Amino acid sequence: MIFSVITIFPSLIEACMEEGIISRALRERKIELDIVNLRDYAYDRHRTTDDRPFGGGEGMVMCAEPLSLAVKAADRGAPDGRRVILLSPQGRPFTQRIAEELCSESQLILVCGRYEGVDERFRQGYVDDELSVGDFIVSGGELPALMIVDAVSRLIPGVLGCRDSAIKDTFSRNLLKHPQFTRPRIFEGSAVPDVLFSGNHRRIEEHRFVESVRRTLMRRPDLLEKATFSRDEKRLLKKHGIMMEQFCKGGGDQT
Ligand code: 9D3
Repeated sequence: MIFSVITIFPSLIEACMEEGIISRALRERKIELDIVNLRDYAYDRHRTTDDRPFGGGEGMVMCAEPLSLAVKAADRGAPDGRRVILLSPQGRPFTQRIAEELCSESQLILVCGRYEGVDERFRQGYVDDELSVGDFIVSGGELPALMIVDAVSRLIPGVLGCRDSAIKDTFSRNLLKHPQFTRPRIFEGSAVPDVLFSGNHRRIEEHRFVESVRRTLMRRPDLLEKATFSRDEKRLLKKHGIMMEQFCKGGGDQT
């Protein structure tokens, strides 16, 4: 997988190459990361990458020409498809499912927005997909782009090492993870649940499952609407006082 990041702040992207998942994947050549400085594709006297909006209004708009030249320069003509992704607060919300979809491309060209956005003609002519990383505002598309590089890299075979937690993670079953405990057995007067010492693996799994559902119900009732349960699981939940009707409605009550 080749990631190409188009930005006016290349150093923000470089910062992630020193440690962590992305850094190791780069060293081991599991991924490639191309950082494209947008300013290198601004050929006018002042190397302009943004300008005032026609029609007036606040802020600046990123110019179509340097963006289009940067995309063309970044394109490696990869055979198995490439996707030009604009990071913007107006994009569709990025999810694990989209990460899975993206990892089948051979090149992702990530365009980091800044200011009030990009010229609409660039979006129309060059952008295949527009993504947001959530309903909050950050200063530009650089951190969102890195989140996408990280999330997609983790899904590439060999990137995560042997204990492949990528698949079994939170979103595979639409349930949050159960609470975890390690030594000591008592911390500030609070004890680890006895069942975890029972040695009975079926009971431990059941306990964890119930705690998973309980936690999801309290924190992310929206996820439970997509979750499905076997008859045994439903019976187990009922035994612990967690009723089906609660999560079908998606209410956030803690019961
Ligand atoms: C004040 C009006 N804002 C429009 C919603 C302007 C604006 C704020 C922040 C325009 C761009 C930005 C920079 N953010 C991104 O480019 C961005 C982003 C984000 O802010 N939140 C979540 N996902 C993303 S992806 C790119």
